[in-house]
Amino acid sequence: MSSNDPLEIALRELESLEQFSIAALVAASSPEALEAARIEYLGQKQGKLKAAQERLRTLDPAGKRVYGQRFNGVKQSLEAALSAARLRLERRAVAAGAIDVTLPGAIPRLGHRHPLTQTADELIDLFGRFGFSVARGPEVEDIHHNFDALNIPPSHPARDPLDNFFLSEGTMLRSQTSTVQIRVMEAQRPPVRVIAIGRVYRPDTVDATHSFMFHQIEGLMVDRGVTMAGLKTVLRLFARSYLGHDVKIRFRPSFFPFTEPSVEVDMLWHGGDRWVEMGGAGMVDPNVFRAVGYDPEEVTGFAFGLGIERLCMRRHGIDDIRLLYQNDIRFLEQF
Ligand code: FA5
Repeated sequence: MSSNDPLEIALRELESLEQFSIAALVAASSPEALEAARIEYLGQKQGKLKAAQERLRTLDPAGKRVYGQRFNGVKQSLEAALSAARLRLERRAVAAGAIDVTLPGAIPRLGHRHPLTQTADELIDLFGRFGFSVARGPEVEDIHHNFDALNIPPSHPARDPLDNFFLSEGTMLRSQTSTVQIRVMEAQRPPVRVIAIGRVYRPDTVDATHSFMFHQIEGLMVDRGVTMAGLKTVLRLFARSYLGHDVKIRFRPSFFPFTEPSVEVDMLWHGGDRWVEMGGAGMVDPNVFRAVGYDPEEVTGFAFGLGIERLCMRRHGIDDIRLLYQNDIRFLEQF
């Protein structure tokens, strides 16, 4: 091997790179100096070690093998020297009191429940204290539970394909939680006192008070002697407990195929300047009782369905339903 053999030259230079770079890392007396040395020798883009690696390409296969092996050894010893230098500087800083090891660590940001989940949980708690238990039903529902059993005839406009998300084979995304009334009555005998909370879907045009997916709370009470006065009392009590004693609530005569008589329930909005519709309610229609095998001569019942987004908005002074679905942390953090 002569002294101008390319492999020999490359190895000599690698050797001197190792000596100089380790000396520089060891000599660094501050974190800044160490970082400068790191960039000069170990920098990903223009570090000298990187340049030494490029050298590999200029060698023949046998030279590549020898040089490559030596290069890996140098790289490892440089990395070890860097870690050792870091540790040394850290220890020195602690000893000098520059690092206060008694400081608390960084506090991680804690998440919390979404305002709608909070609302749902509070409603379950509140109606639980009125003696209502919780029932559930599927979001993918059959036409029978969403319409037929609720006394909504085939020709009714509520069944318009443009107003519903129909799926295949007689199923749909439920458009109201009233479906759960039917499922509960099919499964148990009176007396019944349940609420059901869940998502419902309608292809409504989105605006400040409408979404295409939203949540409802359904209530159903069936027993001997249940009256409209009882319904109004429960809804007023609920509104006061959830929204405060000064909340204004009004009932407007309305129509639903599954209740008779029916009302719409409005609440004065938080600005105090307008009424907003919160839900529908009424006395369970005898046809609905017959469809589930209850005797309308024996029991009566009331039912209600309220929009959870609007309850949440009224409670917290939120003016646009879309805020609840944008998942902007700056908004969500406030609840
Ligand atoms: C119903 O859905 C009936 N099932 C309610 C009912 C239950 C009546 C039991 C009688 C007995 P309605 O379509 O009005 O009714 O909807 C009830 C409430 O859901 C509305 O008052 C409103 O608060 C909320 N809501 C309706 N559509 C939307 C929407 N697109 N976005 C947000 N909330 C909505």
